[in-house]
Amino acid sequence: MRDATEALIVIDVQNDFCPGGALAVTRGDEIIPMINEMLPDFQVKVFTQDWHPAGHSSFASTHAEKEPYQTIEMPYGTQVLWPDHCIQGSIGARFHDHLHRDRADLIIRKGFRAEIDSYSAFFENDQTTPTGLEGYLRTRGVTKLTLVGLATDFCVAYSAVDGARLGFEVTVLERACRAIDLDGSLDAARAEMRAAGVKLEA
Ligand code: VGL
Ligand code: ZN
Repeated sequence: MRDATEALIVIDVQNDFCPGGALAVTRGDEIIPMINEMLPDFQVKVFTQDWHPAGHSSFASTHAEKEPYQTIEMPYGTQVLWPDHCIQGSIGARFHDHLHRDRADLIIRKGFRAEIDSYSAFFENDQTTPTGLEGYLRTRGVTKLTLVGLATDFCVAYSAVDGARLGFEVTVLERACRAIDLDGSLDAARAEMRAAGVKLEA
């Protein structure tokens, strides 16, 4: 059993990010048995759930003449536009059936504000609006985080970098993550995580 100061953070293991889903990450479902095995070992277990209203500003379909994977300038910076995904209450937004969801102590939903996306478990994409996760972890005495889930180069990486910046000791267990890898985004994310002091463990 891991020490009570350690948390496992399971990022966005939802149907839409798994094969057959709206924003499927290649072999995204392969990580689930590994995550299920790790869960009983941690005393603090947090899951995140991407949770968008229909017509969310991160959806290409919301913007005239935009296709998925193009970008747009938002007040908070450049935003990749995605296929409609993880719509609140949809089957795509549910955790994958094989994930041991009942093990979660806390489920953090993010991306529920129509006008702003939220990759990170800690902050929305404006880098200032908090999700509340920092307070939860600190009040439970957590100092060390292990991150797993989907996708390595977006929600996992943003969460890892924010966690490190907030002073947590962060490890990303890469074998329990899968990437979207859009135009070199995986290499870029790995470099950013390293620069922020995140430990990348194969
Ligand atoms: C994610 C793109 C859009 C992720 C969420 O979980 O990595 N990526 N929404
Ligand atoms: Zn999303």
